[in-house]
Amino acid sequence: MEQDKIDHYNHLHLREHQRKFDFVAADVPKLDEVLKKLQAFQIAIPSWALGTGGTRFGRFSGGGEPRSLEEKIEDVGLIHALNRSSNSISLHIPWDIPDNAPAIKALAAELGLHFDAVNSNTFQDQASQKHSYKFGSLHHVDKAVRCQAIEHNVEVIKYGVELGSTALSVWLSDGSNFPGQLNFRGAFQRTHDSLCQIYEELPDDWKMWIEYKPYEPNFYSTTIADWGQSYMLASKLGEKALTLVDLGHHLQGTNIEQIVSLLLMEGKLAGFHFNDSKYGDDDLTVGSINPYQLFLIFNELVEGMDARGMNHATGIGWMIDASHNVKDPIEDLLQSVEAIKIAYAQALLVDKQALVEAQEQNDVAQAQEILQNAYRTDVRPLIAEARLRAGGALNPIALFRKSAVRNELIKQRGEKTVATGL
Ligand SMILES: [Mn+2]
Repeated sequence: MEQDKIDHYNHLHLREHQRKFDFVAADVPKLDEVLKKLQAFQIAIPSWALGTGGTRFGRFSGGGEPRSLEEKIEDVGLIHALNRSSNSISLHIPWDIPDNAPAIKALAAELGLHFDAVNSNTFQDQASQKHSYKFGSLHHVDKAVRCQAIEHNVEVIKYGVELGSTALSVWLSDGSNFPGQLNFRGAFQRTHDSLCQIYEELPDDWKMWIEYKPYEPNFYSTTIADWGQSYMLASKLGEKALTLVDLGHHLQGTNIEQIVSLLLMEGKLAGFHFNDSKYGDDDLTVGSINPYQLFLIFNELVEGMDARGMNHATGIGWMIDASHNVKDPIEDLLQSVEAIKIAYAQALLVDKQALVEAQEQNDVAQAQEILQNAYRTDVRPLIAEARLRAGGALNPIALFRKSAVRNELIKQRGEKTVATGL
């Protein structure tokens, strides 16, 4: 996407934008500070989200999907050119192995991108591997399986070092399907022991992000099922280990914002995998089902990060973890990033001082008024203004459609391509 195309599009829509922006900006205290924070805030795109995801029942390709890691990076570059808010990519090994790391790194840099956390995979068997993960990986009763999984994670760190990543993200599907299948204590201790060995291999400036999930693919127990179990492991391992929150990895009704608040307080919040859900780990577009929850989470994040003097943009990891089976993945990712920035902008608008006063006076109605005043503000023109100042498009999806980018990608890549890893 050439810059002059973006500038031309913006020029055509500038007056309309200005009118909307002036309306909302008039009521925003410290407007420049808010816009600068919005400009700085970037959300990593996972390499597996550029193709069409599926369910266990089927998968329907969308056409023009990236056929290689290089094409995935190009797609993230396009997203970033449009929204100026997605300047990094998170790789999943072995779905996206960077065979020529310097070339991959150079291509990314050309598009203004760098590499976020690297993700290991011991939840499925690869053709080349000796031992099966059918009954788990890092918690497996057989030491040989555990060793293979540990070696894989160490290899992922090695790839990450070559690319300039500084975090290993670990999600384990290890668990059990039936009562009696597993000794919980033994499984947890073996997981801890395996993670210790991986932790030992982390470079000095690296972090280990430990993700939890209550169920699926195992339906009776998961060895790292909730934030408490992740936090126990992270605490035992040391200061480089932190708990990663994936929004979809909670049982219905869980108060995620409270979890976030306390993990932040303890300095143990690694970051986020953003998505949305109606029933379970649905991996739907961020903000598509419950944008109020997303706002409440960001309210805790902003408040908690400010309390610890953390930089919002760089203090923890921000990443989308979603899978799309009916939308154009690029449009979906643009929507997800926009939803995250809307929630962040609304959280920045919360009158913190008034909220503290309301809380101290037990003025419950006023506290709700303060939060919902911010939540019900249409902050989209603020985000568009921040994007405009950064060189992005006033309306990324509209420009993506107007330019018929997907048609161009189908012409180049073909109608029936399947992204690697899917
Ligand atoms: Mn995740």
